Amino acid sequence: MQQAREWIKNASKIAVLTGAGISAESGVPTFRGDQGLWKQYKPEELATPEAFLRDPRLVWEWYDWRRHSIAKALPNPGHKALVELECQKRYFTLITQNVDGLHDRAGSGRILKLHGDIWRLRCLDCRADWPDRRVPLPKLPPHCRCGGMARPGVVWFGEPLPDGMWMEAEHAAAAAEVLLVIGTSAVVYPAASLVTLARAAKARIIEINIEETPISGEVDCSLRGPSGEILPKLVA
Ligand code: BV8
Ligand code: ZN
Repeated sequence: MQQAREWIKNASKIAVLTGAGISAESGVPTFRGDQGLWKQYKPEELATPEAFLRDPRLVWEWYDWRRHSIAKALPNPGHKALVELECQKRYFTLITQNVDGLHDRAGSGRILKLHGDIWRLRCLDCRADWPDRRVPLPKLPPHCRCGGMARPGVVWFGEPLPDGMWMEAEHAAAAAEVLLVIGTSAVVYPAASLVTLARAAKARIIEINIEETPISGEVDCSLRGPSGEILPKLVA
């Protein structure tokens, strides 16, 4: 912990990669834990374009249910500690795999949302993309003003990441002196490859997770515990 605090204090360029774990203490279920979201469902059944085309209503019921549970969630001390860190550092980039919008609500400024945003909808026909925070949605699936069917504004398996976004994330990871990897099982690509990229660029990698992950062996410092407790201590 002391070593990690030192590295963070002395760094002027910091990149952060967050996953569902940082929102767990806000009451948002993670994907792969024992009570994870994927337990009741399988990713290939729901978080893919094929699943959506096969049964848009089922996929929308899942997202409407997730929006409902996220709407009640509040940013936790982990999200807030990252806002504090962003204020302290000249070069700070927050890269998140989360679609819950809790980093925005905590007050983070620069957020690269690699997997999109559950609070945005996109029209399949005219490609319009807009925010819609209604919970529950009045009609599933929701439709666009043009009459086209809308999909959740998230990135599904097999879909490319928003193009400019991935490039910026790579640059931030390659330029960082310290990369914080928080609350991710590091199994989804290309997000997880940012760790290898930062390592190749000689960044110090600090992992915060309640359990071991596939990258724990390649980080410089692995802090075991809930991010809502560890981050405020790291940043104070
Ligand atoms: C792409 C949708 C190419 C939105 C998500 C075989 C091998 C390798 C890769 C692949 C492969 N086959 C296919 C691929 C690629 C695939 C992939 O990575 N699959 C994996 C599963 C093998 N990736 C893709 O398809 C990506 N696209 O590659 O496109 C392409 C290029 C050009 C043109 C066409 C195509 C797209 C990936 C995005 C998928 N979308 N979600 C939504 O519904 O949310 S991914 C899904 O998993 C979530 O978005 C989430 O963000 C992501 C990662 O999960 P985590 O955030 O890590 O959450 P998880 O529950 O897993 O872990 C939580 C962690 O927190 C745990 O470690 C736990 O211990 C910890 N924790 C819990 N509590 C706490 C805590 N830590 C700290 N404190 C706590 N309190
Ligand atoms: Zn439309």
